[in-house]
Amino acid sequence: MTSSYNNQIPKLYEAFNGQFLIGAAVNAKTVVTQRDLLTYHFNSLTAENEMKFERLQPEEELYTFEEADRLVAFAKEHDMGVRGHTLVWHNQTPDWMFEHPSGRAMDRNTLLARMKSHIETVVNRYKGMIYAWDVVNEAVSDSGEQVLRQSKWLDIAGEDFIARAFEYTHAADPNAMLFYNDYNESVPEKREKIYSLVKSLKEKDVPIHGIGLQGHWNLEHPTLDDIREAIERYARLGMMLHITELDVSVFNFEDKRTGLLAPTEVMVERQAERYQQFFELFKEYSEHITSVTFWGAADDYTWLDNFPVYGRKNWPFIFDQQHQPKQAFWDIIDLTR
Ligand code: HXH
Repeated sequence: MTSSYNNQIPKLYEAFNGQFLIGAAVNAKTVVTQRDLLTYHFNSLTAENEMKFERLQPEEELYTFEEADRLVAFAKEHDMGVRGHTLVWHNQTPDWMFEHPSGRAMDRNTLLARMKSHIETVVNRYKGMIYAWDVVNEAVSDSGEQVLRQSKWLDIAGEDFIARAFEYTHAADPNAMLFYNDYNESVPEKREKIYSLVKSLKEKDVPIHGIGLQGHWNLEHPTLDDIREAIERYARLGMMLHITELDVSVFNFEDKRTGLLAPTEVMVERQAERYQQFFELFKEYSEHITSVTFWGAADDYTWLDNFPVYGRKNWPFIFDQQHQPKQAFWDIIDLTR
């Protein structure tokens, strides 16, 4: 798409002005290839990968900020807010972080000192430019009895690595809103674990302000009732809510079929119906939900092209591969007329 983006249609972020920001995840490529779509419809950006640990500090004390800086500058140039993603996570974090320089077993104090140093450096660099940080991503386990997932963070530092991450972030930027972010956030079993984690952080006066509901949903799951209940539960903790990574896969998770060249008409219609229901719900809870971010912007690029089936195309957004509005876009806009 060149500079000829259709400017006759409503701007998505304007349709939700005063309710919540409308965001998109971008990367170094899409910020170029989707530029006009992004600046027309969105007023918030998240870096898909460029602010992850392995990208910002691939080797100890070697910081590589160029790509993240470019995304932040792009957002600033176009008056968009930025969500920071993410400071502490078990994935996309380099091995050196969990290895002792001497080759000895890694110890808690060294790991926490490195975490503090990373957080101070990164949060300080973007201070005043990032309105919310996903401080900790995906620390809760999907199944079993234990609340926290098995990880090197948990093994080495123990469960208060989470509280420490929030404290270090808050000290570095007292004005940023600090979020705990997770997926399967609307599945009742995991919802209750996330609820109890955040409740215990609050009781310890840890500086946490919100819960990020990733929102990697599909045509059937989770049910609207489960999403509503998750929003209710989390809001009752007094947390601000962000939908942080919204997409609606046209395949159910168990469906591993390949070979489809375009979404079927049934898929496109069901997807529109789902998106309309979601945004109706977001509007209903807009007192709590202050930001809604898609994990991408248009169907020409999505991480779902490689997950959970490598190389299988997906069409999870409200704009198509040519950046034109799909039925879902119009059904969402209808809610605001
Ligand atoms: C998100 N994880 C991350 O927050 C984001 O940083 C990344 O760019 C994309 C998505 C979602 C996710 C979590 C777990 C996962 C896959 C994706 O692994 C699973 C494996 C098997 C079954 C279920 C999940």
